[in-house]
Amino acid sequence: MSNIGSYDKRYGNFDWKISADELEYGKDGMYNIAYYCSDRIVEKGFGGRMAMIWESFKGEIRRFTYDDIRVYSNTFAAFLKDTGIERGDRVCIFMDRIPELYISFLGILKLGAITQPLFSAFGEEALFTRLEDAGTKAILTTRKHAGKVRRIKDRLPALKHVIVVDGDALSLKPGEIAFNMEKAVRFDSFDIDRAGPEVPSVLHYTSGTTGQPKGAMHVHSSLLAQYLTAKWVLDITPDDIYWCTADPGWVTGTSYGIIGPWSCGVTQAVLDSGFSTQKWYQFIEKHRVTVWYSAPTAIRLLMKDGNAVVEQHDLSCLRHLISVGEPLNAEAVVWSEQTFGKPFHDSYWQTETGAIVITNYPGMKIKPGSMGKAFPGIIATVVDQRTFQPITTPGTVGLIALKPGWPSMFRAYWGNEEMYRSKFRNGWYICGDRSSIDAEGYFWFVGRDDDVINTAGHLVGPFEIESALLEHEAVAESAAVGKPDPVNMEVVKAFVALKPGYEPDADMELSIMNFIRKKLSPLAMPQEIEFVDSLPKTRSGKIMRRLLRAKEWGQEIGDVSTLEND
Ligand code: 6R9
Repeated sequence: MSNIGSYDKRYGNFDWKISADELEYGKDGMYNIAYYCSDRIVEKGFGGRMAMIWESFKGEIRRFTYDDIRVYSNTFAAFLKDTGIERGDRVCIFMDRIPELYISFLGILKLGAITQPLFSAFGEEALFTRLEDAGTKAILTTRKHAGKVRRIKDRLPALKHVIVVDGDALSLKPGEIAFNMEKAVRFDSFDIDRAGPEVPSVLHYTSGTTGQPKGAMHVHSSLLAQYLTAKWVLDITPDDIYWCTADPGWVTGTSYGIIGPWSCGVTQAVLDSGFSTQKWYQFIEKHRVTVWYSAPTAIRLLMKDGNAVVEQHDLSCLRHLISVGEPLNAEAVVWSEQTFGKPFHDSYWQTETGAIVITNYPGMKIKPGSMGKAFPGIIATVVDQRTFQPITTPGTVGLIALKPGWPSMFRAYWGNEEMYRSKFRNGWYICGDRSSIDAEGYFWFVGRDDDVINTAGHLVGPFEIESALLEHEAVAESAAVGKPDPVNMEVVKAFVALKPGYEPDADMELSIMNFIRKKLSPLAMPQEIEFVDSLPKTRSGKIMRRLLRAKEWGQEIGDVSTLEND
C-alpha cells in the first residue's frame, strides 16, 4: 500500500492541515524548514539514522546521520551569524554536490537568511547576473569555483563575504574567509530563527522569455507542500534509500533533494558526479536505492545504452521511480516497466510552484505520455489563452493554470512586482505551458507557451544567451532558439549575424560556442551556430525568434504578420 492510498478519496477530502498536523507545524512558534529537516527528526529519536550517504566522483564515500546534519548546520548558522549575516540577507551557495552544499543550505535557513543556490557549472556572467539582481551579501564556495567569484567581485558592491568551505590560508585571496565545517568548533545547539511561516527561505533563479533570469522567492511554509508531496508522490518512507539525481542549483534539487526527503526523515544517497550509465546503475546497486527521482533525458540516455548493461547489475532494490523536468515520452515509461519491472511516474511542476502539482500517483493507472492528475489541494485546469477562462471540453489544448493559495507557491519575483503580477490572470496562476485534459482528468503536455529552451530538463533563457552573444567581439546581432534533439529534447541553436570584417567559418563557430560555455554554462552553449546576413524582424525591430524556432521544428508559421506583436 502506498502512502497516498486512494487518490480519489484523498483528493475529495483534502486539507493542507494533514501536512501541518503530521509535522506538528508551528508548534512552539517554530516554522523554520531547517528545524523540520534536522532537529525534529533527532528529537523524534532518529538522530542516529543516516541522513545522507554521499559519494564523490572518485568513489569516496561519506556518511552523515541526522544528528550530524543537525550539528553541522548549527555550526554553519553560528559561523554565518558571527560573520554578520542577518535575517533576510541573501547567501549564495555555489559549489558542486558536496556535503557542505546540503548542510549549509539548512544552516542559512536556521539563521533566517535566504539561501540562493546556484548551479556550480555557471560561468562568471551567469553568476554575476544572479548575484547582482539578488543583492547577495555572502557567497559560500569552494577553491574550484572561487576564481569565477574573484573575477566579478569588484562589480558586486553588495557582496561582502566570500567564504571558501575547503579553503586554507594559502589558497585564499585578501578579503576571503576559510571555513571548514568539520574542523570548526561544533555548535550542539543554535537558536533557530522563528520569525514565522511567511519568512523568505529559498531564492531560485529561473529563466523566462524576456529579460534576465528572475528570482522566484519562496517562504518557510512551502514545507507543507514539499513534505506531503515527497510522502505521497515520491512515496518515501523512513525505511527507503532515496536518490534524487538533480543538482540543488535547480529547484528539484532543493525541494526534493533536501527539504522534502529530510523532512520525511529518509536516508538520501547523493552522487557528486555527472551522468554515466555504468556509474548510475552501480550507485543504485551499491547503496540499495529504493526510490529514484530523475529526468527524461537521463532515462533516454539509459535506454540508448540498452539492456545488456542493466543485466550486469542487481537493481531489484528499486521500488518506485519518478521523473520530472520535461515531457516523459510514452516509450520511456514502457521501457522502464519492461526493464526495471516498474514504470517511471511523471511529475509536473515548476520553480514557481515549489512542489509537484500534477502527477501520476503510486497505485494510480498510468497512461503513458500523460503527466497524470492534480495533487490533492491543487486546483488545476487549462484556460483559454485569450480569455483565461477554464476550458471544459476534454482534449482541447489550453494553458495550464492553478488556483493560487497552495503553500509552496512562490511569493515574489525578487524585485520585480510587475512580472510577478503578470503571471496571474482571471484569478489563476498561469504556468506558461500548454496542455489538454482528457475526460478522466489526466493532463497531456503539449509544449511551452514561450521561447524558453528546455535542454535536458533545464530551462535556459534566450535573452540571457543573446545578451552574452552580443558581448563577443564579432557578433552584430543574434537569436537563440531551441532545436529538437533526440536525447536532450532541445538544444540551443544560435543564429548570428557577424560584424563586417569577420569570417563565418568553423573557427568562428568554435570561438562563439566556447565564449558562451565559459560565460554562461555548458547548457547555454549553442550546439549549432547558423551564420546569417540579418535576422527576421518585426516592423518595430524585434527579432522574430518564433519564426526561427518554427523552422527548426518543421512547423508552418503561416502569416508572419501575426507575430508582429509578439
Ligand atoms: C521542476 C522543474 C519548469 C518547466 C515547466 C515545463 C517543464 C517540468 C514537466 C515539464 C513536461 C513534465 N516541465 N516538468 N514538462 N512534463 N513532467 O523542472 O522546474 O526548472 O522551473 O522548469 O519545465 O515547461 O514549466 P523548472
